[in-house]
Amino acid sequence: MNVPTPPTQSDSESDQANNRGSTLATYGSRLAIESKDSILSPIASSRSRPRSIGAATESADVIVTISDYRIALLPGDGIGPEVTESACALLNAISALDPSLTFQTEELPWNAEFYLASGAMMPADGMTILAQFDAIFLGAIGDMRVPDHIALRQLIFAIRQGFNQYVNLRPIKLLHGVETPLRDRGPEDLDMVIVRENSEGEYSGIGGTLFGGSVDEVALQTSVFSRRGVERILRYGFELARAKGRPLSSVSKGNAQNFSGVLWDGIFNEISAEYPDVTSNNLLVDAAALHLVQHPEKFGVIVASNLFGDILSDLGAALVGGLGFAASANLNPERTFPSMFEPVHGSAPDIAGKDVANPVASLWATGMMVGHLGRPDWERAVISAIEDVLAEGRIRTPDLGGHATTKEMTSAILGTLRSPEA
Ligand code: GGG
Repeated sequence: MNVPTPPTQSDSESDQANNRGSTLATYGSRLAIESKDSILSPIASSRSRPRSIGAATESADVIVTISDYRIALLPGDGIGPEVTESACALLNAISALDPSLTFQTEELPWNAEFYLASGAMMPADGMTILAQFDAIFLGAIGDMRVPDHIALRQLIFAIRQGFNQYVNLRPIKLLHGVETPLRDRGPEDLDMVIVRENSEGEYSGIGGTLFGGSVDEVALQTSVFSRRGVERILRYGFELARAKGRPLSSVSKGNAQNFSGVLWDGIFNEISAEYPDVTSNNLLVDAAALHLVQHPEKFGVIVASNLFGDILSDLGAALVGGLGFAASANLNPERTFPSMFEPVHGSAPDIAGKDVANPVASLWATGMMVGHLGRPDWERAVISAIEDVLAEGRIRTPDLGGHATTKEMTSAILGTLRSPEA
């Protein structure tokens, strides 16, 4: 079986040296590009900044930058292609409203069919191919014909680990017009972000089996918690909490996990001392689950390990309308490699091909991607357009009790989208 090879450092360096894309055009006004205040970018970095910017024109004060981004699309399986179509439609709509932004998308058919034909979820040089893009958009992975643990490990986890996307951001935000199952709670109570460690922990993929298929069968699944890995995710969370002016909750299970949990908690104590201005606490994961339901308003930034962050983000999604509202960014904060954006939901084979999937998580993730690429103003504009359509309440997919199709809801949101400058 072919296992994708993570790119070497030199792949990425040569990619940066060969940044292609942007051309310059001049229009009627000078364009300011924000780069700092996206939820995605508390740590400034160099990759994915707009490239080949200025050139003088006859009139010195009418320079406009064209930022041209190459986006790899991995539509995947099930409803993945449908929600990826929505993501592409959004990129086109943004370009139409803002000629300073262009997106070159390229579809890579790495999914269950690809696996069945080739024996691997991506080609041997898949990571080298992906490294040439500015960002990756993933629809959904999962097909009954391929064991999930193989599909996920060979594609999603290979990309997260190979591109050192050690931050998985998952906003949990109740939008106006969406009902929460929590009584007497509203959007002001449910607005947080989960910062999930995304490269090691319980999903490191280390382990093995013994005596397979026999009554003596044994499986070992090893969690890997490195000081470097725990420090950097907690530090990312603290920077984000500071930037947002919100409290931070570190989530672990130090009373039962007497090695990894104790390491995590010790590092939390060290790092929290460096951020006296950030209100922070340390919660056991079971207590965190309880408090999320009973006191969601107390949470701002939640930092958790790979497994705990994954579980809590599904709980969080349930509080804000379901998986149709769960967007996600897999970030390589240093921007040495491309980051990857995806709806949290899976391939939902029961509704695949029926044009009924809720496109919000996909559109939101696309907004996060544009924010990460340097335009947080567009990220906010996308969330506003989604919220306007939901608040209006006329066009809703079946998961929200409506009858609209994926395409109809996507069109309604894109029709409501306004340029942030307007
Ligand atoms: N939309 C991406 C997808 O298909 N995710 C499936 C999944 O189970 N992912 C596990 C994870 O995010 O760790």
